[in-house]
Amino acid sequence: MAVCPGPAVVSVSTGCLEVSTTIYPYTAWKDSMIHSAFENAGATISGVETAYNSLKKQGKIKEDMYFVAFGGDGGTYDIGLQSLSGAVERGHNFVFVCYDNGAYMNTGFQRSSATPCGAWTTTSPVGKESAGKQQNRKDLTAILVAHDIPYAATASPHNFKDLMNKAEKAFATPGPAFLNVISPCPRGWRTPGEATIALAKEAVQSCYWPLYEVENGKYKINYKPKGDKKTPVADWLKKQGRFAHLFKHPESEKLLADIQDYIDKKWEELLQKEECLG
Ligand SMILES: Cc1ncc(C[n+]2csc(CCOP(=O)(O)OP(=O)(O)O)c2C)c(N)n1
Repeated sequence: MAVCPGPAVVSVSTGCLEVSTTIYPYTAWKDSMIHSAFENAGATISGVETAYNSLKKQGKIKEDMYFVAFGGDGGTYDIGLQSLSGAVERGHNFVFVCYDNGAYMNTGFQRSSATPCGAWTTTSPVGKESAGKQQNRKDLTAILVAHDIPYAATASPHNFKDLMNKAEKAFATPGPAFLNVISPCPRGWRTPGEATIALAKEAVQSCYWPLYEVENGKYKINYKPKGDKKTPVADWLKKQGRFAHLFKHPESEKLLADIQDYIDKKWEELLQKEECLG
């Protein structure tokens, strides 16, 4: 919101962001903020933007206003996906920000489709029958790009300048813009609070969370770790309690190799997209 060029209306779906910023009788929001149900942050902001366009046409509102929706990965990748997809398909002029902490965190760590393969959550338990989540994460940024929206990007809080530049671009974009921001969660990742930013950085360096943007179909990777700088994903997993089981049993070696292969494959795909569509 620090780079939003004018007054905004914000729609926030149920999640940690809402819970932590709206503790009655206080609010952290200076702009108008609307609580949305899990499934309709996109629909809410579409309706507000349409009403604004009508009032502006009638001369009842003079100033330029901005429209933003926030959702966690549960509210974006899963339950809110249909309303987000509808809103971007209709071309509403708004920014959607997903803060992706990789699970439904504020209700006690249930898996989402953004949860990485191998992670322990309460609904992807660890035991004789399973070693955490069985599936790879959904590539939501690619799904948004497939809507042919004018601007989509990934970002990370460790690279604040890049994040701010992308937020500025998103607000300046006429039509829908999407920002997917990795958001380490100390409680759910089982990591110390002070490691949060370093963990976000390592997610990028391991190419688990590549930083890239797609502007009108053109791909640009914002950070390319070269040589030793591309760290093995196991180094990053090892630092998080939600993957502790993968380092206790030798039979997890195959799973760790599969996780690395998947990350390498997605990274290669992204490099190729940049080469062909950059
Ligand atoms: C339709 C619906 N199902 C379940 C819930 C209960 N619920 C509230 S918040 C939440 C988890 C939110 O997860 P996410 O969107 O990833 O945000 P985070 O808590 O990680 O910030 C759940 C399951 C709900 N409010 N609405």
